[in-house]
Amino acid sequence: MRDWLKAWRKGYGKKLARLHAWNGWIVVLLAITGLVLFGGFWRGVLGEGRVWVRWLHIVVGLASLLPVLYYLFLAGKHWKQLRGKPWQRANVLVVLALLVGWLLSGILLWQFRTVGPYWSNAALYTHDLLTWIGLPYIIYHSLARTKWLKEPHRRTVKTDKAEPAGGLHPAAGPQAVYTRRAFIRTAVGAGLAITLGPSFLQWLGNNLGSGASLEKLIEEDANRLTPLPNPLPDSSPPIGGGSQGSFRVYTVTPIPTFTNANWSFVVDGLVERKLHWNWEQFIKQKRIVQVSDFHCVTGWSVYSNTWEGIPLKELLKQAGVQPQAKTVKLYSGDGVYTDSLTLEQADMDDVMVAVLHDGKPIPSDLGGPVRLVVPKMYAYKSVKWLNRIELIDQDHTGYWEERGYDKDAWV
Ligand SMILES: Nc1nc2c(c(=O)[nH]1)N[C@H]1C(S)=C(S)[C@@H](COP(=O)(O)O)O[C@H]1N2
Ligand SMILES: [Mo]
Repeated sequence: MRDWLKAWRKGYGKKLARLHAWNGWIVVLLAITGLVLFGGFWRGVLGEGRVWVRWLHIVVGLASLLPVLYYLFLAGKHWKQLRGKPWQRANVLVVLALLVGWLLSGILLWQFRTVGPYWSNAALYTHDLLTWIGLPYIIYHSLARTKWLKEPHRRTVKTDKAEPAGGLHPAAGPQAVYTRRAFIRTAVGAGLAITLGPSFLQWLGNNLGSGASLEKLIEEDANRLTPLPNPLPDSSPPIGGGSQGSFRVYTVTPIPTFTNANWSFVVDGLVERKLHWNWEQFIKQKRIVQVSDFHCVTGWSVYSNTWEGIPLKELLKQAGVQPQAKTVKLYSGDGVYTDSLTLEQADMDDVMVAVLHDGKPIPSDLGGPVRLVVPKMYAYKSVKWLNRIELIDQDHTGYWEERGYDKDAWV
């Protein structure tokens, strides 16, 4: 066993260098796929591709366990070599800690169904935080590396005596190979920094000043509907005490905006009476208030939302559901997004056609003037800019369900 280990560790400098390169590419791949998953922009562009990107991210992420384990095999010797170089030792520990932290929080996110929204939310926060700290750190580290790579005598990764003198790539000559590699690293690093900066600032804004981002979304509400609905006493101040956490604005289209002229609400299909309201009529309907949590499958949650609106079951009662009807199909005013509920699901008391959130009109970014809220299901059921409800006699597969999300959306 020991002999085997010794033999295997022989030429470890070369192994370590190769490992370092592999690690680099794994981090680059994870960074790119991770940012694509994080960035709202890509949701509409990728469609079904998003689910594949997610799988790629998970598989590569899990595979990163291999270089970590591999390194741990080599670590003893490497550690000795780094004696008297505390910064480099610290660097090794930081990178290992980052990889392990990403891996553990990533596993929780991957298994969101098993661990539940509480753990997913904590894991997503950790995953993001590690990214915003770790990615710039790694980029900086790899940029710094490029400088000393040009000076072979300053390289810390030394080759074994058994290997040809003159570096790791004797045939090509270290200079040429490393300069090109250094260039690629620099380019990748700079590209990441440029793409990372704005997302980081956005994330910071959403997660530090709690509530600040909601206020900003309300300020930037692009809808122009009058009159504004008057909140019920339970909404203002909100009985839930104000929502905890922040919404990530998700959309698969440009954000649609509405005025009294282009907004209406329809209930049709297999109903006794087709219903059609304009804004003034719609907000005269009796509303109620509920406090509920909001969970997205990608891991984040917003707790204790005070929603005010009309229970979906009330609208269905008014319209009169015909006996052949099976499914409630929900349309977004964005013209693209749809989802559905079975009649039984639509009959739950807390499924709400919401008009106010924490006592204020729902801003356009968050699906206002009217969005659906289905607290017991993942939020892809909560159709934003809801403006049509159609009763149909068939099943309907919603936008994200068509693109890989589970038809079973129960939290
Ligand atoms: N019209 C429309 N509704 C939608 C979506 C969307 O992209 N378009 N995304 C869904 C998903 S996956 C989530 S998590 C929530 C996000 O709501 P928010 O953007 O208000 O945070 O809206 C849901 N409803
Ligand atoms: Mo979601």
